[in-house]
Amino acid sequence: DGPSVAIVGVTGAVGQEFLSVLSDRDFPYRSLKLLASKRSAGKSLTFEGHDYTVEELTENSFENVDIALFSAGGSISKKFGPIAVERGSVVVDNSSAFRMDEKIPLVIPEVNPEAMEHIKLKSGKSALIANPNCSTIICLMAATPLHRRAKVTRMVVSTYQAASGAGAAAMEELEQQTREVLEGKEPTCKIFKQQYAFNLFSHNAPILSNGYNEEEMKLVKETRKIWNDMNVKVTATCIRVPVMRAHAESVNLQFENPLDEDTAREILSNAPGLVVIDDRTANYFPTPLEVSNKDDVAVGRIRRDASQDGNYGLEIFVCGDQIRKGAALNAVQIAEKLL
Ligand code: 11C
Repeated sequence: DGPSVAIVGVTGAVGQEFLSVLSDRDFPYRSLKLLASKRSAGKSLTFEGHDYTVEELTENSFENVDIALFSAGGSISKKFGPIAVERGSVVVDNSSAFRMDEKIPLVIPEVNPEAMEHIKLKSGKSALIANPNCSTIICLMAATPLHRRAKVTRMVVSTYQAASGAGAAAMEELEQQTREVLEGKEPTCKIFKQQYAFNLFSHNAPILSNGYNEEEMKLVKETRKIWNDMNVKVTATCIRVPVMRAHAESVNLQFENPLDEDTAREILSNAPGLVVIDDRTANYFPTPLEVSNKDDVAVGRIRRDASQDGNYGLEIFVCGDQIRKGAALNAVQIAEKLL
């Protein structure tokens, strides 16, 4: 008999993707509870031939829930995550609320499954596991196999992040603004302060006192935690681009040990959850559209960093579906590991 599963934030972009991923992967749930805010409660939803009514999330929502998949924002996770754990659920949380908590595993199943190996559903112990930020997941899916071979000492990341990272309303805003601009109208700015269609801008996360924004610092801190390496140097610049649902990232890696580009290409070709798209002749490399609605992260532009002597540096370009591997798929893979 499979576990009983609850989805918190089911009406959001990631919440909806949880459903698709559970279905695509034949996740063996025994029962499913769909939870959302009061505003969405009462909505009807048909999933895998069954009719569900979205229920309002309350403190009593987690009775007999084995696994709770959360994606309803940090404050909901902070309030209801511990309540669900208290009631005996294993929570897989997609928000940033608990990621840097030392006691809480931060997991990409292909990268550091050992961090959650002490947590199993059968043991009857409840727990919370954090899903990393999407840009970290997508970056580390490609950087980790190379790190394992040659040890990354420094990583420079530049991101090109899609609308979906800011939620379903931002995706709608991109669509609406695109239409408005093409019709010669003033674009409506609700989620973002600046025109988004036909533009790009620094990521909308709050800017910190060091001049980095929160999204950039997540890449720094989460990488260190996931790699269990407090010395790795990471710097990032995060940009929001008018793309619907997949992030792209340029990643420059510096290694302790030499690693040539052919060996790197071979390592990446054999890495789980990763596909190499690196056709120099055709000038064909990963794109956000190519990976949209797909599970695998794509990597290409694999080349020696010509600014460094020898084989101690590599340039790569990665693309991954933000809603899928960047959020829902990664969380469901974590849930699968609990079974
Ligand atoms: C984005 N990664 O693409 C962000 C949003 O810590 O889960 C998700 C923030 C988070 O805009």
